[in-house]
Amino acid sequence: MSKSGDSVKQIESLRDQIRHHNYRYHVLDDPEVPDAEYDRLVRQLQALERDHPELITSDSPTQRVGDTPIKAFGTVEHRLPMLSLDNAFSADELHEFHRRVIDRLELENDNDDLDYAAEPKLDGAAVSLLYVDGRLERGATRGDGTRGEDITHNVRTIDAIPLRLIGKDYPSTMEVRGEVFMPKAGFEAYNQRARDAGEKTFVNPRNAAAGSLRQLDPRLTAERPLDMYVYSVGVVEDGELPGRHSEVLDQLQEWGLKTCPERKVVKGVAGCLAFYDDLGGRRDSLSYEIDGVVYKVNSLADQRELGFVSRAPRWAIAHKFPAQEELTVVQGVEFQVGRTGAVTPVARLEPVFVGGVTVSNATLHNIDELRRKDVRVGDTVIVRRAGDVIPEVVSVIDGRRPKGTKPVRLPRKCPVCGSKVSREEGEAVARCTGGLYCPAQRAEELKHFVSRRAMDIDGLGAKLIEQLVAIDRINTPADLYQLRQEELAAMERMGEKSAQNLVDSIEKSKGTTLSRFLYSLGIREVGEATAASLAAHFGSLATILSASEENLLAVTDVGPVVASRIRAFFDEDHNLDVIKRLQDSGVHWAETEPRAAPDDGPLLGKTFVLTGSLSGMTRDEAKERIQSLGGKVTGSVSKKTDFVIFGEKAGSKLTKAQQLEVATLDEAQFMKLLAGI
Ligand code: 9MJ
Repeated sequence: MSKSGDSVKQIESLRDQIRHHNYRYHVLDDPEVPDAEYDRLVRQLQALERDHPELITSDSPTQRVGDTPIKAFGTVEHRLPMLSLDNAFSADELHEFHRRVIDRLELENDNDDLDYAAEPKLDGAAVSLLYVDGRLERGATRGDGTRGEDITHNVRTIDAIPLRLIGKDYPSTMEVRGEVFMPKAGFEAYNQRARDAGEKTFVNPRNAAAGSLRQLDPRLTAERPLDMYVYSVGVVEDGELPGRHSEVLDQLQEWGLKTCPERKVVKGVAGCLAFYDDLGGRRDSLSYEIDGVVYKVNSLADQRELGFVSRAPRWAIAHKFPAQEELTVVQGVEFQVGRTGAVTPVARLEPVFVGGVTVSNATLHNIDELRRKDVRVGDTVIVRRAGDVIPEVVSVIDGRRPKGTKPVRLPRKCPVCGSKVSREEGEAVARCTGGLYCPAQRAEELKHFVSRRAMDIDGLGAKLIEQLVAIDRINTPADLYQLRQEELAAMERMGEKSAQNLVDSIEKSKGTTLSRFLYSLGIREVGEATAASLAAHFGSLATILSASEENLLAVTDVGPVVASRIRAFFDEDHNLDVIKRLQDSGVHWAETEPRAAPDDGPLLGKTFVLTGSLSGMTRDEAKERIQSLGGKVTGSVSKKTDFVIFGEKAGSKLTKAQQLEVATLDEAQFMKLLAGI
């Protein structure tokens, strides 16, 4: 065979393998090979396509993200209208729906064993995908149901959407429909990033999905964590589909399309309600937002007989969960002060029942967000409470603003201690500069100090701390160790016994570890992991106290910002004083030998980053090997990184390495490197 014939074969085989692994990973959520193997296949294909550009086809897995923005969206006519759903807000309304179905189908009596396909109602953007001869030809929004927008360039970037169907016997033309959505974690992470950068956030995951699909530049859509479940078919030509909705979805899944794993066939209204209760109970733990459950008559013959009215089918209904967004009125905007002095605007609201609880406070995150949303006292606002997330003000209803309102301003002085409030360059957060002089910061700092993962002082709750701070009995954590049983017993809601228990647990907390002690100090940016790294690296408090920023940078996970925070903390005399008093009170730990970095070795001067899990050793073991050979291991990838070692489930660090063209080694290559030294 000719050389280019070989390449054609090789390219086809690689594409098939990649499609298969995409399917296992994105659709079945059951990957067959480690990410490293998948990445290798993609790189091989990319290399072959670079050598043979004439062999690149638009359905190649390498061709998801186009590099030219479109000028405007084209219009797509839906040959079959894209329907929306009628809603039921109660079990009674569901019974009425079922009654209408039974009557129209002329079934007997209650027919409580009629099959319904029950599925979550996803809160995203409805999308139509057209496959011709198994290739994704076109993606479109629902629009008004008859006409939507052509978003092919964007749907192609979504990994869950196959560019080519797999398996066989799919119809030559098949339009599938479903919901594109942004999973909760991706939504939260996106908004946090946007907030930190002072940029606009998405109001909810639905808007995030819809907004992401309406980008002219597909490279922007590709950066958004979008997913899709298909839930119905539209136009079908030259092909057969099964006779039940549930079987159609099973079949679509076999052809490579992703369907929701929570779907189930249930019997009658009782089955629907049991499904609703079960899913409602698990709503918060699902990784994506749902706003109810959809029931569809499972038999497609019955569906055809029932038909539809205006834009909604008679054979389906959406049974809604209690709303997660409601309207209420802002009674005030206050500023709360946290442990690190962060001054956070909070809206006091007329109490409203939303997301299953009564909400009377909602966060406004930071002053930029408050300005952007321009929330004023007296405004009617949308408040949102989804799952365990703190309730937040989503937006103001413009038309309902009373006359004479004024924008809310960031207070110049801390509302608790009166110190100046300042904002560092480039930071979204404003802070009280009072430090431990500020009772709010002091109380929050103490709550952190006594918490389970810090000094673990049992029996010292938030209320008692606030009382002790209010009467100026405790100013710093060191004062805790001076508390006597008698005075505690005299505090509100304390008795002899609980006071004694508290004194005992304060005493017990004196024996701790360096790592816990460092964490409990509440140094900004020093979480548990960094505290543990510092303790292991330096071995004793004295060496940490005298470490320069440069020494600190040698510790894993410590970058320039963290190093400067640590140095700044230990440069404050009052912090050193607290530490000394704590030690004088008997707080102690076992010091260890510093894990000194060797000043010689074959890897001297080389910086490594480890990501993903290795199969032959833990990441810590790998780190020790590198360090023992003179190399440095850091937590984040930059241009200064020499090698990124990646294992299974490697994430953004690997992507970043590739972007920065930093050398990457998989586990086998890394072992080879070690063996060759
Ligand atoms: C959503 N939004 O999850 C339908 N939907 O079916 C589900 N929407 C639908 N089905 C026919 N699961 C029209 C709309």
